[in-house]
Amino acid sequence: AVEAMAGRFRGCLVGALMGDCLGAPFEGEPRASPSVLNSYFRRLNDPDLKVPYKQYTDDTAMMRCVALSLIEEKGYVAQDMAKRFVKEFYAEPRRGYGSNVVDVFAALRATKFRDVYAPAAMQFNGRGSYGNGGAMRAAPIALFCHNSTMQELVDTAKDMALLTHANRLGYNGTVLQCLAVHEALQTPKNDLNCVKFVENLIEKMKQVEKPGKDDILDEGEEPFVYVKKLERVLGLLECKDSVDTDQVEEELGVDISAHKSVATAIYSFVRASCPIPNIETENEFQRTLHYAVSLGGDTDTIASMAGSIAGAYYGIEKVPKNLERHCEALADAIEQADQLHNLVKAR
Ligand code: 8NA
Ligand code: MG
Ligand code: MG
Ligand code: MG
Repeated sequence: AVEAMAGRFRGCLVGALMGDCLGAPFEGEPRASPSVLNSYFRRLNDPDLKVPYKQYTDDTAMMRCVALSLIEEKGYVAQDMAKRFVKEFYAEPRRGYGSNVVDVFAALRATKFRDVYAPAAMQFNGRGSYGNGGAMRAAPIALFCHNSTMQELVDTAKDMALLTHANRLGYNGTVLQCLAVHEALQTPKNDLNCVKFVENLIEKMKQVEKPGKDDILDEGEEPFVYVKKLERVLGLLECKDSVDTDQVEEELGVDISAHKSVATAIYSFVRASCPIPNIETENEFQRTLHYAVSLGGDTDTIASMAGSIAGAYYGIEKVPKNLERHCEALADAIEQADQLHNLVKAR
């Protein structure tokens, strides 16, 4: 048996991989019906089903770069990470990357990584990207900063995001996703209080979103976008089972922008800790992935972010064996989780 915290590290990276692989077939499609999703998960859980690999997408491709860079460098080194993103993209460009982030890779390569932040800063006429591509790859940072101060976690997450996502909403969404994984790791097993979990994140995001001297707000942008989203999560939690998918889409969002997906992933995790109408499984980890996918929109990314939070809380023991074996490169996720865990212990 693996040590308790090591099991949570594994759960986190395996959860991220599974959300990506299992959510990808539904990305950008009309929302799948309850019966379609129940049979999808039932079929994948059938031990007799031969493994038809579900391939991972850009979410995992980039997360692997984040993990491997931290492991090889024994810490966060911006230039190494940027180089890995670019190398990975040109080796396998068809993993379903966002339509604009590929310009950052091209510019990084063309400028020989002279200033690794410059290409991202030039995106969208200097406003930077608010896509969820920073948040979707963030989990290894939270694992690596498991014993760090909150400031170190926040600074590292932001810096890692800035390599591709210079918009305030893009990097603060990355910070929030890291804080959520970190909070899940710290929450004792069987001791999850959903309201408290979200309230703790609100307190932290009030600090993070306080506009600093370097922050540029978009025209008309409110300074506390994530705090407000998390407050809406609390509101939805109060409404319990009366909340339907339309309401989640309207209040939290389900698209490829960070501010319309990160809070949605957090809500998926807390909501799925209890049974949800129309979702068959008794397993809370699986329920998290299933619920995230059922919301539609950016299903792979929202399920991946939710899966990493759920995995960090429930640990690898909760992950259904029949389900995980369908995901491409499962063994790599486990190995990287173990290496990150060893690194944290040695620090
Ligand atoms: P990105 O930086 O290209 O951002 C994604 C998209 O967000 C952009 O293409 C724009 O449409 C929009 N966007 C971001 N910032 C701005 C802005 N300042 N002004 C106007 N529009 C903006 O890439 P990313 O790495 O953030 O993307 C992550 C997503 O891409 C994930 O869902 C991932 O799975 C992947 N993906 C996206 C699509 C899709 O575009 N529907 C499809 C498959 C995969
Ligand atoms: Mg993807
Ligand atoms: Mg080196
Ligand atoms: Mg996606």
